[in-house]
Amino acid sequence: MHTFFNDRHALHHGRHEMFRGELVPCFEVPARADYVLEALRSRQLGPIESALPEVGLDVLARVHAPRYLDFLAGAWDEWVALDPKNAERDALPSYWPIRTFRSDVLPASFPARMGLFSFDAGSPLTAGTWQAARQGAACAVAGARHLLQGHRSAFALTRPPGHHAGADFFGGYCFLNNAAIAAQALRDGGMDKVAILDVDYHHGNGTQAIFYERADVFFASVHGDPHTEYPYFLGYADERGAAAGEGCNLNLPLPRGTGFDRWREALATALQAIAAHGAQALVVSLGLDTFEGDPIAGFRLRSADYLRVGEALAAAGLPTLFVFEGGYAVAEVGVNAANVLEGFRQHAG
Ligand code: Q9C
Ligand code: ZN
Repeated sequence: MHTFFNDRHALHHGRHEMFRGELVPCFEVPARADYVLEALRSRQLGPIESALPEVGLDVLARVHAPRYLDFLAGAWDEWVALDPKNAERDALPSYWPIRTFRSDVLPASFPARMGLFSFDAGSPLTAGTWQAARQGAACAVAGARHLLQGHRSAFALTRPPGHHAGADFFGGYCFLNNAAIAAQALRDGGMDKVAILDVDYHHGNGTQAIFYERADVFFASVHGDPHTEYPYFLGYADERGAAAGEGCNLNLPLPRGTGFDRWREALATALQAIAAHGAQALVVSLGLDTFEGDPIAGFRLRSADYLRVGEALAAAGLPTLFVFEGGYAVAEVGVNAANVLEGFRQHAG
């Protein structure tokens, strides 16, 4: 399998996230991608390419709002302009336009725009966030183009992750929605129907929202029940899509503590729905935070289970792009990701 690697990922390196009233060290760290890269190399899972064609803003704007992209592109400079000492601190939002506030007016205040374009205080924006995220989108698009050329599979190895980012907001460590950008690139490259399967522990609220009213991109997700799990405010089973997208969204929330037997049944349900939709290609939002050792999640998958996950995904028989998302058990995330890809390769025929 071909891997497309974002070799600028470490330009995004948050120091702290707000957690229960305290600034705590970030879970989403550059070492995550380095461990995956190392595992791919040592297990010889195929060529790794990091010379990726740049993607224009027009490609990002197929998914993201122009005013959000403008904001992200200039955010770090605006943050430092507030106070030169900010160069040593991450930017985090503190004010949000929740119900009854206006979101149509673009405030001149940078802290106000930080809140307008975000939904949590756990996603630090740093000096290199925009560059890293842009290269991440290029990485996802390179993977999509690989499938459009007729290849069976590809892996977009990038961070920061993407599936929590919506058309015009960041959150959950995500800034640009790599999986959504890739799915859109597949559509624009001539595939009529695409499916996104999100197996990250956390519901992919951003991806769901982007495609919620569309029938051309089916979204299915297996994740921790939002009654108790982040992102809390989306990901319930009764969210089935709207307007033209009615019936094109499938959420399979599972309780904290769920192990592989029950999880793989939900995966099979998701894959059946994807087959019924008639998708021509599959984008997998590959979060590995379903692992039993993950520090911020609650499922109990073991390393060997990920071989079976790859096998089940291969059995779907679709051209498949894997896009790296969460997974915070840093020392094990490489083995777990490589296991998915190896299970896929062994059964992809
Ligand atoms: N201090 C992804 O997996 N915070 N994002 C949870 C931990 C948010 C996860 C609390 C978790 C976001 C891509
Ligand atoms: Zn996650």
